[in-house]
Amino acid sequence: MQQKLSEADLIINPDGSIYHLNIKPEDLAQTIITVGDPDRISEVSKHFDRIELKKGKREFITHTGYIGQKRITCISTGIGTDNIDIVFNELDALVNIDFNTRLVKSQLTSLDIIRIGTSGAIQPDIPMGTILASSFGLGLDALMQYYIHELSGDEHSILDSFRSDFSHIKGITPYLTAADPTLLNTVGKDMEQGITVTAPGFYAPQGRQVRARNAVPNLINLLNRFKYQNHRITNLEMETAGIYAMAKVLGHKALSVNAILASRVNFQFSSEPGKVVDKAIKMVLEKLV
Ligand code: R1P
Repeated sequence: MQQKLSEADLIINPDGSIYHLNIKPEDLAQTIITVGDPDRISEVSKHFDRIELKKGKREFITHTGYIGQKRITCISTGIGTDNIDIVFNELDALVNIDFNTRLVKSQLTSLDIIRIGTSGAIQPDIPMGTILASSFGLGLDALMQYYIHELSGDEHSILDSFRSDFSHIKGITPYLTAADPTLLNTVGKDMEQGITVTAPGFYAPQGRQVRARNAVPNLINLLNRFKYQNHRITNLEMETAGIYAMAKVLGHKALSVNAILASRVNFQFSSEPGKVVDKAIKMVLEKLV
C-alpha cells in the first residue's frame, strides 16, 4: 500500500509550495547544489547562462537556472545538520510525493546533490586553499539517532574502528556514510579526498579553544591521528555527515566539496576566503556540465 502523509506530517503552503523551502515541485532541477551561506547562492548562479527562478524563505534561498542544457538548482541550507533534516526531507518530498494526493509515488526519483561548503583542515599537509571532496561523512551530532540508518561496505569497519578510539568520550554516538561513488569519481576527481567530520557546533564541538572550559580539549589530535587502512580524517565542518546519511536513507546521491579556509593544526585562517570558495564553485560546475 502506498504511504500517505497527513497535513501535519507534510506541510504544503496555500500556493502549493513546501513549508520551509517555499518552492514547488516544478521549481526543482535533478541536479542540486547546496551551500550553507544564503549569500553564496548568487556566487553560484552568476555562472548560470539563465536564471529561471529565485525564491526563498528564512535561510533557504533557491535559484534554479541553466548552464547550457544542464538545469541546476542551488539552494542554501543555513548552518548545521538540523537544517539538513529539513532541506533533505523537503527536497525528497518535492520529487517523491504527489502533492495532490499526499501519496508517496510508486516511481521514486534519485537526485544528485552536491554541497559546496567551507571547512577547516586538521592534517598539516592539507593547506588552506585546498578543494577537498569528502570520501565519507562522520557525524558527531545526533541527527541520525532519529532515522533507521544502515551501514554498508567499508562503513562498518571504519565506524567500528573510530568508535573504539573514541569510546572514552561519553554522550556521542558517531555515524558514518560514504559519498556517492559516481559523484566522488567524477565531480570529486582531481580533488583531495578524505573523511570529513561533521560537528554539532563551531567552537568547542570543533575543538576550538574557548573562554568557557573545553570538555574535550584534545579533540583535533584525537581526530587527526585516527587511521583505518588508507582512510584518515581530513577536515571539520557542520553538514556533510547529515547530507550523506539523509541522502542514503532517502535514496539520493550526494557529494560534499569543501573549500578549505582554515588550517586548524597550523592555527591559520585564509586571507582570501572568497577566492577559495569561487575556486570550489568553478571546479564543481565545470565537472557538472
Ligand atoms: C560555519 O561557519 C559554517 O561554515 C561551514 C560549516 O559547515 C558551517 O555551516 O559551511 P558553509 O560555509 O557551507 O556554511
